[in-house]
Amino acid sequence: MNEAAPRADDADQTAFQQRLGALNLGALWVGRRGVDLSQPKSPAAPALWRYGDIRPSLEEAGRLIRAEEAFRRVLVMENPAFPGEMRATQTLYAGLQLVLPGEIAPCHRHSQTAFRFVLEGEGAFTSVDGERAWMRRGDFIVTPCWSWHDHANESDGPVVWLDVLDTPLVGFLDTVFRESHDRPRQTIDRPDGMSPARFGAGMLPVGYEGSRGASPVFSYPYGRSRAALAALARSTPPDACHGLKMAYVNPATGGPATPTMGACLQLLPAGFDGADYRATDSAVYAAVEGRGRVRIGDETIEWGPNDVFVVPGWRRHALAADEDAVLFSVSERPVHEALGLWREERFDRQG
Ligand code: 1HN
Repeated sequence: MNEAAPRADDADQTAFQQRLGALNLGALWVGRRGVDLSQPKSPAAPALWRYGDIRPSLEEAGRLIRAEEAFRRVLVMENPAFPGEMRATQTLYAGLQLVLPGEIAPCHRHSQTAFRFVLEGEGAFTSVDGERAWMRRGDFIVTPCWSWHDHANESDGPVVWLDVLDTPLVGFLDTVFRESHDRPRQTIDRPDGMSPARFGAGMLPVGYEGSRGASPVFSYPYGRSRAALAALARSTPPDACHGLKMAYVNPATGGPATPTMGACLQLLPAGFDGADYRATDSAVYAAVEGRGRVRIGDETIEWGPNDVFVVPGWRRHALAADEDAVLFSVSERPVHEALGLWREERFDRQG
């Protein structure tokens, strides 16, 4: 022990800290006192939003306000640990958006990236940088950072989808930019299906250089994704933690769909009882088919079609399903990976 430096008593310490405060300084040894820094401890809580519980409020919102007026008619899923903060996890925003027949959600662009996963209805489309992507249940649509986008519903029924955006992350970085288009709808200058046809066939135009790192395939129809999962299930045994899980990729890089967010689709075969798992990234899940459960710590969440739940980062959890079940999920894993921060831990059962 260092006997030359006698320990200041508490009053001296407090007075010292106050003087530091006036100089806009803090003492690191005080800030760290009692804090366990050995591993992440997200303040976000596990949470579930049952579609059946939310659907009536979404209908009510449909009666209260028009999409044009609301700009986006969305019910935001707020993590119970962050009330009023419009965050589903520390980094991710999630909300359910309703577009009624004949409505338009006007055109704009922003520096946040948006993912859409269609839950209900068909006959609506979202236009992204001059091309329409028609929406059907289970379709996954990417709106890359700074791309013009507007939505329209030309069907005679409501269309509902899950929006997941990186708004909390982009806000934290102080990198929010936003611009409204001078018209409610952008001009469509490419035929429907152009981007999946051009970039989604396992080929790329020679010399193609990607823009902003986001996938040029901005629409991933459910039929194709589901068929890929079914093929994987026929050819590969399920992973002990994930079942059969596939990532949506940017075909130009083989990497995640965008630099900030990645998305996956996974099949839990009937009777799947997953081993515990955790990774540093947080995730928003939407159940597509079947029913199942996730155990997060000592909490068990039961989910069914169109329910949304979140698993905070580095929280030990396990998935299970008694019937074939399909889950869509989004996380900020690409950011963790790009920064060399991503870690995972598996708790596979022995034998
Ligand atoms: C946005 O642009 C949409 O375009 C939805 O549909 C939700 C939440 C925060 C910021 C921008 C959309 C959004 C959003």
